[in-house]
Amino acid sequence: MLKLFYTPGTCSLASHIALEEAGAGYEVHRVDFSKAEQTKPDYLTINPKGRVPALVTDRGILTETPAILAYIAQSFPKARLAPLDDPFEFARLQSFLSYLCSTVHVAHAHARRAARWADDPAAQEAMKAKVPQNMADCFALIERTMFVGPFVRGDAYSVADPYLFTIAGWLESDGVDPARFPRILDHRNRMAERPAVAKVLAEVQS
Ligand SMILES: N[C@@H](CCC(=O)N[C@@H](CS)C(=O)NCC(=O)O)C(=O)O
Repeated sequence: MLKLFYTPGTCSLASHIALEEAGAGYEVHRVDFSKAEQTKPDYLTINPKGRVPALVTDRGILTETPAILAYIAQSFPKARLAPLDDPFEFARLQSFLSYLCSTVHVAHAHARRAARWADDPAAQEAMKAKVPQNMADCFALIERTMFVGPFVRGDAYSVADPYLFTIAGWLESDGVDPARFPRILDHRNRMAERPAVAKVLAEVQS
């Protein structure tokens, strides 16, 4: 059985929702950031990067959200969570996942994890101050040029949708009014009503 290591309020939500949407058999293990469990030896044997998510499979452990999402989509093809028979469309999906992972998530991380990039407190404060602008720029680009609607890829729901939902859920705490991006806000509201999403949110918040 698959086992997802997750923490509430983090990017692991995307993989959690994708597992639920796929109809996968899985169990979850909560990693408590308030106790810094992600830095402890027990968890570092699961993911030496000290981050969530990590997905334990019968062939080994996967990390990095885009890789986990692609694995879920390919392992449960009947759920149709990716364009598996079209290399170009699959690459476009990967492009979207990669942008969220390598650019948007990293822009967000500068608010809470600025110490990763600078020791100087003034430099850290300067990086934090840029987060609202950088996140707003990223979401303006997504809204204008990447999001097709009603789902990320158009009519076909895919693993890109829970990932966008997860990161769009950080906008308010990053100092960005989501109303500036009406199509993404509408997507976020519709996603929250999906049974799989509501179930996962209830579990994670309990
Ligand atoms: N590139 C990784 C990023 C994983 C990541 O940074 N996760 C954060 C939560 S959103 C984390 O575990 N942070 C713990 C820490 O920085 O100590 C992915 O997309 O899965």
